[in-house]
Amino acid sequence: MAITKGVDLEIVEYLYSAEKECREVVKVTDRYPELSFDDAYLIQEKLIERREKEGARKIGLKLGLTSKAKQQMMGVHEAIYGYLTDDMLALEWEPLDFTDFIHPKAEPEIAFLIEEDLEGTNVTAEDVLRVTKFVAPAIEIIDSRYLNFKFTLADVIADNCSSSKFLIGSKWMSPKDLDLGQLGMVMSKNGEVFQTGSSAAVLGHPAASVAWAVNKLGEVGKGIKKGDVILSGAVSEAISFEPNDTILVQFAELGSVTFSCKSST
Ligand code: 0L1
Ligand code: MG
Repeated sequence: MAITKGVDLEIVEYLYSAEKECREVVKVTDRYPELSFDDAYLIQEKLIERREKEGARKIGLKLGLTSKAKQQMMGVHEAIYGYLTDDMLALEWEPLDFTDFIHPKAEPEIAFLIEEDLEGTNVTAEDVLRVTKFVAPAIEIIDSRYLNFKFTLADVIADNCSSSKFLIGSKWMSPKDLDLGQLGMVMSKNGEVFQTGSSAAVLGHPAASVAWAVNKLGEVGKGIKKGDVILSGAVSEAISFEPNDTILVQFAELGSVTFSCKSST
């Protein structure tokens, strides 16, 4: 059942203010259990429009739930997508301020830099690679607005898939110059290894993940555009961090990306 007009905008304000005020809130489906996935994507669109009104600019996409393990955990068979805006981009040399977050976690990802528009409902990983100028190592910082990072699929879609910030490393390579489907990855915190993984965890191949998003957007007459940045999905589980922590993600061939979090004083 679709939620009624007016309720969508109320939910947008609810999630928008939770993010602005770095405040965790009760999940939307506690109040609106009938929230469908279509409703949730519509709310997500309006949430981004709300941010655009405040000056944010859409610069690309992010994929979530791209590993079989995470899909099983959520009891779903599909990935999800959300949007990236320019104010989410963080820089390796500028420490993050923990007070800007609620309960953040870092995920290792591979970013795609797109050089040609791509739209359709039968798009393949090969099509995605053809329009990709560079791939680069990336970290996504997810920070669900929901209490204890707990939600249903509809909740997390409405919350723009827990997006918060992202960083891109300095080594940008053509996807033609590496085996993107089998890149090893090590993620460490303060010098200690916390996660290892392979890019194969991302729907078998990160380009297949991007193709999934293009096809999903194609169902509603949308696509990806020249200049878009796309985070293709997590290569391992996310790890949480606190003030004074430094996270480093190292990919075989593709290099590394890192950030530190300021001290709390
Ligand atoms: O980017 C992600 O993989 C996160 C998607 C939403 C699920 C979560 O917040 O863990
Ligand atoms: Mg992610």
